[in-house]
Amino acid sequence: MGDVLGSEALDPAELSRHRRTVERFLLEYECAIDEVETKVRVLRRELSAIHSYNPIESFSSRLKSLDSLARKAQKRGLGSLAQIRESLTDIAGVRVICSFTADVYRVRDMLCRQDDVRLVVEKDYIARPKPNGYRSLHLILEIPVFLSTGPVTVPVEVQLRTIAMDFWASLEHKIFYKYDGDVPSGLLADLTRTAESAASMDGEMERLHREMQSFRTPDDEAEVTEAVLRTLTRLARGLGD
Ligand code: 0O2
Repeated sequence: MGDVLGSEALDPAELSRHRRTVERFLLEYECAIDEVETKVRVLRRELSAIHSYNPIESFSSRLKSLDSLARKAQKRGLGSLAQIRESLTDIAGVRVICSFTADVYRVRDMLCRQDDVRLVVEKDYIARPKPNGYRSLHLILEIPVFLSTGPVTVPVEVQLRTIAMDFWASLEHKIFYKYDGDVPSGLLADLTRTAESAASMDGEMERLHREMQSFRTPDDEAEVTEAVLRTLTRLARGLGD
């Protein structure tokens, strides 16, 4: 954070004070990640328990590293934590991996409907993929974090994508870093083609899933529920199977 904090020599006490300021600054983002993760966890638990369907395969989060934060601040000419707070909306990031493309939008709707969530920006790289083939739905959500001093509103970047989109993005990310951004054009073309194949596989899998769903009848569910209830009753009576 050299440029943000100034380039003059700092004594150890001052350095430690600055470190505490930065840690305090980042704490709000860490708490905001906790809040969004809890929302995703609750949705996941509720949907699997009540509706027997879980559209959320997994989720993960990251706090932007100090190194990456400092580089971005320098690139954008941001000279203070206040300016960083004002301009950077991806310090806190949560990635949600869904089973199917329709689930991405379903989970987006469920999150955005919540009273304490405000959707600030939406970038739909699924409807409009990046030229390299990158697909994902990006949201900037503002959520309140209740600190001892009162509530603060914190932005969190939420990336929603399918397993196939995530597989592609992590491979592309590795390749990009391996070649230090200078990826050979043949490989770039292969990657873009692979993104198309992944998208068409997503479409096919979703179609199969829908077909399978249409074969489920209310009777199927009733039978399962009845069988489970009978087992539970036996267990409760201490008879076992
Ligand atoms: P990290 O560590 O993943 O967070 P901005 O972030 O506002 O400066 P931009 O491009 O407008 O810039 O943001 P956008 O489009 O919302 O994308 C930012 C994040 O999306 C990136 O974060 C990546 O995580 C992901 N992303 C965007 N494009 C690509 C892509 O082509 N390939 C892959 N693999 N990921 C992508 P960071 O900041 O790169 O890093």
